[in-house]
Amino acid sequence: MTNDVDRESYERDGYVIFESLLTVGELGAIRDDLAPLLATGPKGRNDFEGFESQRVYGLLGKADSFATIVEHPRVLALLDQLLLPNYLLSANLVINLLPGETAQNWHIDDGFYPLPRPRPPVSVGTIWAIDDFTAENGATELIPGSHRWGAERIVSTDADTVVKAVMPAGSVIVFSGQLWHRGGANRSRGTRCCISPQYCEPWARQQENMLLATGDLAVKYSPRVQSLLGYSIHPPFMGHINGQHPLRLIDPTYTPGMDRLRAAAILEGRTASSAGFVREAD
Ligand SMILES: O=C(O)CCC(=O)C(=O)O
Repeated sequence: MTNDVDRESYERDGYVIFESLLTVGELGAIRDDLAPLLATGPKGRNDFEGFESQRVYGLLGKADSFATIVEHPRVLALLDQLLLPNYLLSANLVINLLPGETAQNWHIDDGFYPLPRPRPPVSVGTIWAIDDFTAENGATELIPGSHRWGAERIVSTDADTVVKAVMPAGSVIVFSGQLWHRGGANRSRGTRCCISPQYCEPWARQQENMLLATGDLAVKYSPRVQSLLGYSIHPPFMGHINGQHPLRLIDPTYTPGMDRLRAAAILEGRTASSAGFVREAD
């Protein structure tokens, strides 16, 4: 499902935007599940989270409509090419910029991994527009090509080109964990809501402890989402529990070597996005 253009844009600019991927029904279900979370959701605790923003983490532990975007086939088809098999869901949060929110500091998303730069990203982020993203309401701002910068270079808005990711609700930005970006300032009277699932290499620690955040609800998710949460192994044994595959904890039918995703894909007549998912033995 990924075409070369998606990959080329991502490699050249450090990001690619897929417009209007969500159906009206999918967007509606996600908004319905967000409403109670945002009704009580706290505001940010620091300037980075945003004093005039709401952030709620661990979304797969709160409602299952969010899985629609976490395992969206168009996005996963690209991620399958960018990250190693059995890559993980590192973070999954809603960010709701309220009127009056100021611009975030410029940053990269995987700078906390203590590895020298320039380097390939350890993570790939996505930002799904749940409201329309406009120049006024704080559309994410990106510096094309900055994913190739070394550690010595920081953003200079006088010299660097800034792109505002203006896009309709239901669209998504897929961007390198090494790309400089920030949330914009919300100068509108409305909200600018997004959901941001971030994915990391299967050997890296996830930002959120997804297994604890999701708990027993993991049972009801698809094999692919279970793998993303951490019910997966980075060969030969990273992620094991008592020397065995972690799926044994939640799937009584688990059989060593079984590849449920491929089986499901064949049954559904769909083959996309199986490349990034491997079910290892035991
Ligand atoms: O809200 C946005 O547009 C970007 C947020 C972001 O980059 C972050 O919090 O890491």
